[in-house]
Amino acid sequence: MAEMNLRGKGWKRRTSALLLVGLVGIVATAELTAQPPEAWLLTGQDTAHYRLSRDDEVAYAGEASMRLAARGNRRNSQWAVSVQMVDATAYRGKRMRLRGYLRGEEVRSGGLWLRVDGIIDGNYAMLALDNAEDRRVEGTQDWAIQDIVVDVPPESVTILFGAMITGDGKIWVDEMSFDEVSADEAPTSDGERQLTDSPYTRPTGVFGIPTNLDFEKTPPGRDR
Ligand SMILES: [Ca+2]
Repeated sequence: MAEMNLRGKGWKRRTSALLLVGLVGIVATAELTAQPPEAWLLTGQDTAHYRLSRDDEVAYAGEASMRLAARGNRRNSQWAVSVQMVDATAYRGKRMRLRGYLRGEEVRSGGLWLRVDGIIDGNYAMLALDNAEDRRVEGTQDWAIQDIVVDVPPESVTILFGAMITGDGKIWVDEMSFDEVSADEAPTSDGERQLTDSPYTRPTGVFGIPTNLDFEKTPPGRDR
């Protein structure tokens, strides 16, 4: 029985290798045309081994979603995020909810994240952070809603948010929204406030309002 299993595995490996060789041309073409959704960037600890793209074949609503996928086998400690930065001025003093629909395929861990940055005594301060640690997508899961609720303090300057992936696999996000909620809706994290001694430097690429949260916008330079 053990021998049969071994042989079976070897056969499967060889077949996979042949299939991969045959598919190289197609995969390479797809990789070249895959672009991040408009207004979204890939960042994190290991961006070389993850890919952020607009997926027009998988969607919760409309025709496209945002896909964050590992390239090859990643260790469980490796991670990357998609990010969009929005000016916090309009949201100061409000309780806000980031909502999105997430889907996973053989993913170690994936979820939404949100961080509020600001200035306290002239220095950079992280005023809130929620990585949705306790409600991540794991393995293969169909579309499910995920929320992050935070208070945006008066000292806030920018709000950063997106999706996060850890280790292997793929996640998709669609139909995100960013709305004020009532005081009845409890924040999803304790705040994670951290002050620093570093002067605040405003990042470039900050949007006035959340942009392309449904991922329907076609990336520049692509006909559709
Ligand atoms: Ca969509």
